[in-house]
Amino acid sequence: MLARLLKQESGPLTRELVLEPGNFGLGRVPRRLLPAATVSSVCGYCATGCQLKVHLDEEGQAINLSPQAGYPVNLGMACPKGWQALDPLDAPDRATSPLLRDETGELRPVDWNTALEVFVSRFQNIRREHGREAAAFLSTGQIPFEEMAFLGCLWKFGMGFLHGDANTRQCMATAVTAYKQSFGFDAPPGTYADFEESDVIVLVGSNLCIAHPILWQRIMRNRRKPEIIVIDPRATETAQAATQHIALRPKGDLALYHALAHCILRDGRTDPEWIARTEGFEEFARFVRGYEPAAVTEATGMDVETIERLAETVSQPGKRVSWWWTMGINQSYEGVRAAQAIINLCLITGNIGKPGTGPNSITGQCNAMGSRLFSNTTSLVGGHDFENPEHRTKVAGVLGIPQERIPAERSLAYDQILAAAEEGRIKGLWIVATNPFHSWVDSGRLAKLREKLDFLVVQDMYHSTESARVADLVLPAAGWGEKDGCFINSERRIGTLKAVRRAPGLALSDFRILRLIAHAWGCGGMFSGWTDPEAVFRILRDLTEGRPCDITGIDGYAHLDAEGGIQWPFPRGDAPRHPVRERRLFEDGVFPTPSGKARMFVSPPAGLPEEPNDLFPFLLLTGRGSSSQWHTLTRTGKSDVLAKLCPQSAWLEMHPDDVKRLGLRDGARVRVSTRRGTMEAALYQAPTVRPGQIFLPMHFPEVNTLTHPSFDPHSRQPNYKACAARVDAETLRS
Ligand SMILES: Nc1nc2c(c(=O)[nH]1)N[C@H]1C(S)=C(S)[C@@H](COP(=O)(O)OP(=O)(O)OC[C@H]3O[C@@H](n4cnc5c(=O)[nH]c(N)nc54)[C@H](O)[C@@H]3O)O[C@H]1N2
Ligand SMILES: Nc1nc2c(c(=O)[nH]1)N[C@H]1C(S)=C(S)[C@@H](COP(=O)(O)OP(=O)(O)OC[C@H]3O[C@@H](n4cnc5c(=O)[nH]c(N)nc54)[C@H](O)[C@@H]3O)O[C@H]1N2
Ligand code: SF4
Ligand SMILES: [Mo]
Repeated sequence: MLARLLKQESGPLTRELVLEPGNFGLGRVPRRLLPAATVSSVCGYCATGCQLKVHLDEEGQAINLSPQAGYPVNLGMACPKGWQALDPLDAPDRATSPLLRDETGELRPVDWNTALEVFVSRFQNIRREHGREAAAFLSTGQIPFEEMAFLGCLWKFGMGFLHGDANTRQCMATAVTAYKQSFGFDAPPGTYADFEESDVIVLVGSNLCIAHPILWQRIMRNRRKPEIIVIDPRATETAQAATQHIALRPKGDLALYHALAHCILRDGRTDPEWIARTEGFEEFARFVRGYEPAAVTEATGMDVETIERLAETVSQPGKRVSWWWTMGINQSYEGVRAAQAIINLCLITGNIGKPGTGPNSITGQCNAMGSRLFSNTTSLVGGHDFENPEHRTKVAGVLGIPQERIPAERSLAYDQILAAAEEGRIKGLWIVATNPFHSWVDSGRLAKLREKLDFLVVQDMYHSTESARVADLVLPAAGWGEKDGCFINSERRIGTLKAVRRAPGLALSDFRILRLIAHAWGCGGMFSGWTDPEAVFRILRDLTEGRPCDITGIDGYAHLDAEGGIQWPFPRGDAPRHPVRERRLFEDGVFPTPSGKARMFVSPPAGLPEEPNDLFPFLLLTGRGSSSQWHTLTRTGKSDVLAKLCPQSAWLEMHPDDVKRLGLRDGARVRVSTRRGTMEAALYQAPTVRPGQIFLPMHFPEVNTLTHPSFDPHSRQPNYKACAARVDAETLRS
């Protein structure tokens, strides 16, 4: 049976391709009847979610691509990564066969049968000897949600383990927690049209020009002559292109937004109707009374006048103000309360539920939003809660599985999983489509933790990643372009991606790998209906019924393609009442909390977890380096075109005054050190960083040997963007 399944799973590309939007009426047309054609596919990098038009040869294989003109997200535009999205598929370091570490310590190619046997026997041993809490998966926001759901359901309901988390913890956990607490559901309210309909756009800790270039293009289409304010310690590309840059002291956000609320309440520039739709306003008002601007000048690095002026700008009566935040807020030891401070400002000024408004978080990875609804990690699949017995009954019913297979507890969070592995309580890890040996905070600890693990499986497109290189077993995965499924972008728009290339060698889509594992584990029957991504899409769709993310009105992939993607919610029968192309949440002022009201949360700012001192005098910030570099460079690093657009080795940005003071010169080799590690970089003299601060792009593996392992207490998101560091001329090394 397994042999038959394997044969079937690794068969040729048999999917019939769907024609392009211009040909919607034709429905499914077998590819072989056509001359060279195109298919549409959502980009697999950032959560902007641009649609690309992929040009195919006679064999149905992608030869080229261009941005899709009619798609409501990108309107015919794409950034360099999107244009070069096919390049990484041809890289020589693709994993083309499973690899198993042998007795000599080398990773050697094995066939799928052997790989599956090892996978199952090792995890079954762990399960038998140490119980369901002794292994965990670490996954991603970068594979279709059909695959994420399969992984999460297989691991927890099929294989019977409890713990699993994803790299979305590094990225969006703060926004998720903030929304859940404030609105009762993880519900980012905006739609991209809001960029074009705002009078004031506030970008907080968000370098849009680099990280979401096409969203910056959407701002450029705004005809209302908007005030564009960037709140970021650095004068980023985005800050320079904006109308105002607020060079906030790092982690001064919470104090600043409390002070803005103070001024707005003091001057009565509020919207009483929206305040009536909140809970906790009185306490909030009392709390911010202590935050007069003069009290926060030190924490924010801003003068009273600037704070007063900003408060006025974001509360002008009759003006539409939208707030958009990204990692400058999320990646902090107090990110949740800072995000909620932004939410509170929108609530008290009525900048929510209307065109051009909203406390909007911009998502990072192509499918981080899909992970939030369907990965079965923090939330029970389909926007449910593990702790809620009614939810468990419902999910068990729809999936046709015994309810006792669904755990009543939540998983440990990412950092807690790693801590448990350090303590020897977690013995096995299965890493899927993420590269934590490079990207996790204080990554030096992972090297030590590796020695403690009995079994490490890495499932990736490449055998060369920092994580794959130290695995016991590498499972070769197909990547974007080699498989079907759906992504959900920042504005909650669900769009499809398509297989337009055959994966190399024995590499299989994550979906197919999961099917094989389910069968080999002996729980294939539980997933007998999970035959292909679209079948799973329909199961997941049915699961969302009655939840705020209800998408029961979507027929299937062809429907999504025909509509130019569909934003959730889209309940059955809802379509006629709403325009399909753009939809924002909370237009009726009702929130999915028990009372229907939004909740207001406040905390005082905490101090930096690691203050600079004489030995480590700089404050180190990290983030994206350029629009052509993606995270750990496993994909973008393979493109010759993208390589020409950015430096190839690590650089450190430092203010000219500091360069001079330290007796260094532009271009010199320097060592950057923190209490945890040290690395070399080329010094780049940059007036864009403030004196006393330095910036490292995250794309080089040594960077996270420096970062500080502190976490937001509510979201458990790592604080990647503030720790104490020193810089020395490289010659001081020996
Ligand atoms: N080219 C490219 N694009 C990407 C990615 C990529 O790797 N490369 N990754 C994608 C992903 S997953 C994500 S999450 C997004 C990230 O997108 P962004 O969040 O826009 O990118 P970052 O550079 O991580 O951080 C944004 C800014 O936060 C600022 N910041 C640091 N500390 C603070 C602070 O205390 N307060 C404030 N207000 N700002 C602060 C930094 O100076 C930085 O400019 O990008 C996505 N897009
Ligand atoms: N210092 C610092 N560190 C950071 C950040 C920061 O700002 N500063 N940002 C954090 C953030 S926001 C994020 S999102 C993380 C990102 O961190 P990671 O998730 O570790 O980074 P990626 O390079 O995107 O890793 C994705 C991996 O999946 C593989 N892959 C791609 N497609 C597929 C697929 O379809 N299937 C399989 N099986 N594998 C696939 C790729 O080859 C790659 O190895 O980094 C975090 N780390
Ligand atoms: S902006 Fe994001 S989604 Fe659009 S092409 Fe670039 S990487 Fe892809
Ligand atoms: Mo991210």
